[in-house]
Amino acid sequence: MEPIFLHGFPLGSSMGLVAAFEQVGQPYRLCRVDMLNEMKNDAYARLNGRQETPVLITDKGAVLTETMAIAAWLAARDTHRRISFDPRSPEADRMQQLMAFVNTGFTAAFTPLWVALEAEGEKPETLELLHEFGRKSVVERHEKLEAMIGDTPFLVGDRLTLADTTLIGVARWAEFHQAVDGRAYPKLAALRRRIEAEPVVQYAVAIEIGETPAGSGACLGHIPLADVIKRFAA
Ligand SMILES: N[C@@H](CCC(=O)N[C@@H](CS)C(=O)NCC(=O)O)C(=O)O
Repeated sequence: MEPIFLHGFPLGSSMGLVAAFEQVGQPYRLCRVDMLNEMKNDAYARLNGRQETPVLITDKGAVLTETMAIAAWLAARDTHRRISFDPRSPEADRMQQLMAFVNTGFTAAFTPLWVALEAEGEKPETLELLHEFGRKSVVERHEKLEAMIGDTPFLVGDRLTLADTTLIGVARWAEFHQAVDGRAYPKLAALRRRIEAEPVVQYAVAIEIGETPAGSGACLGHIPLADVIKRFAA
């Protein structure tokens, strides 16, 4: 069977992995998950106990969660090195380093802002504290990322890799939460413009908002979440 990639909307970090699947170009299917309405139930929890996206149903029918694990699964099959590098190369090491930074501290910095947004009945002072702490954390992680960006067009070298796709789904949260002044991070701003101009990223964004872009043909179709749960949930 072809792998099925479950990605979340709105504004899921998993948008980047949709672009990665498309860039690898091997047959895959997609399942678009409404994160606000379709994950907080027992059925979805049988697919992913953390009730999050992304989730991958592998070609063997196994359920694999966590962005880093799914990216590693994809890199191991990216034999034409369209989105990754030889695993023993220095470029692969740097790619893994940047992905780990983005998937841990950079992504986690936004947590207080999401908590504040989704909070119900919290006191104004609690919300203010969450906003203040969240913005400080996001600014600090932006400073660190800006310092880690080199002089290459993309995070590692001159082409899109898993490091860039890991970043792009999350980086846009800065605007959504109005957490930073983007002009303060010129390297990141230029990098994001280049990543966002990539056809596979534009494809992934279109898929995320429910459009049906043509793509490369590697995506063999969309599967409803109910069908995925029926076939693959524990
Ligand atoms: N550690 C997980 C985190 C995944 C994650 O936080 N997913 C978010 C969307 S970007 C989610 O599903 N949030 C829904 C929720 O927490 O309610 C990974 O890297 O895959």
